[in-house]
Amino acid sequence: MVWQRSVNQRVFDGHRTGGQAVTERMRLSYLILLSTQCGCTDSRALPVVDGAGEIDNPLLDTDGDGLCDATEQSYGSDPFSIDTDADTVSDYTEVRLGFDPNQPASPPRDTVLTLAEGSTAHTRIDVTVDGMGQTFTGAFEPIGPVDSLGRDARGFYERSVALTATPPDNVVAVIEAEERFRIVLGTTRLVFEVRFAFGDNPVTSCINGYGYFYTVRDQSGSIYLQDRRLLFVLPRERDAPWCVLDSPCR
Ligand SMILES: [Ca+2]
Ligand SMILES: [Ca+2]
Repeated sequence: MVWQRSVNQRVFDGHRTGGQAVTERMRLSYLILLSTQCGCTDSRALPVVDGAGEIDNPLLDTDGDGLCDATEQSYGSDPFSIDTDADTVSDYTEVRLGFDPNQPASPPRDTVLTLAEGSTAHTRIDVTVDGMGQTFTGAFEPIGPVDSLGRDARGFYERSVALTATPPDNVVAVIEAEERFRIVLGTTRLVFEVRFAFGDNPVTSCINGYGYFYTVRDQSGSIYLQDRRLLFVLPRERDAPWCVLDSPCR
C-alpha cells in the first residue's frame, strides 16, 4: 500500500499526550500531593470510584474523549488520557472501530490510509494466489459504524481497480475497471488499488475514521483475501481533535 507519509505523520505524531507515560503510582502520588498542597476539595476532574472499584457516575468522561470512565474501566484504558496507547488514535475511535485502545499495534499502521479534505488518496492491496485457471475479482465493502452525517467509507470511495500481476505472463487478461484478473496460472501476485476522493463532501473540524473490507474471490465465490482496512479523513486544520459522535459519552 502507499503510505501517505506527510499526512499520516500528522495523524500519528500530532495527538500524543504525556499522560500515558504516567504510571498509576505516579498519578496517585500526584493527586495526594495536590490534595496536601492546596487542600482542594474539587474532584470534578477525577473519576469517582467507590470502594469496590466501580465508577459511580456512568456518564462521567474525565478526559473528554467520548468514552465514559466506566467504559474505559471495562476496556482497561486510561480515563485520564484520550490516547492510552499513544498511537495517536483516540481511545474512543479505537473502540468505536473495534480496535484495542491499549495496543499501539491496533489498528496496524499499514492498514490505515489518510485522506485530507479536498484531496485524493489511494492504497494498494495484494494477494498471492496459486492459480489453476481461475479468474480473481476484488471488491470493496464498507464497514460501519457511520459518522454523524450517516456516511461510511463509501462516502469517500472513488473506485478500485486491478493493477498488476507478477509475473504478468501468468495472467491471460487484466481487466482494470472490473477489478479482475482472468485465467491465472501458477503462483502469481495480484495487486489491486482502492481510490478515495474527498469530493464535494462537507468539511468537518475533526478527524473521523471509517472501516472497509477489500475481498478477493474466484469465480466460484471462494475467498482468497479479506483485508480489513481503515480510512482516516482529516480536516484542513492542524491538530484537529478526533470526532466524538456520542453525547453523552458511550
Ligand atoms: Ca474518557
Ligand atoms: Ca490510541
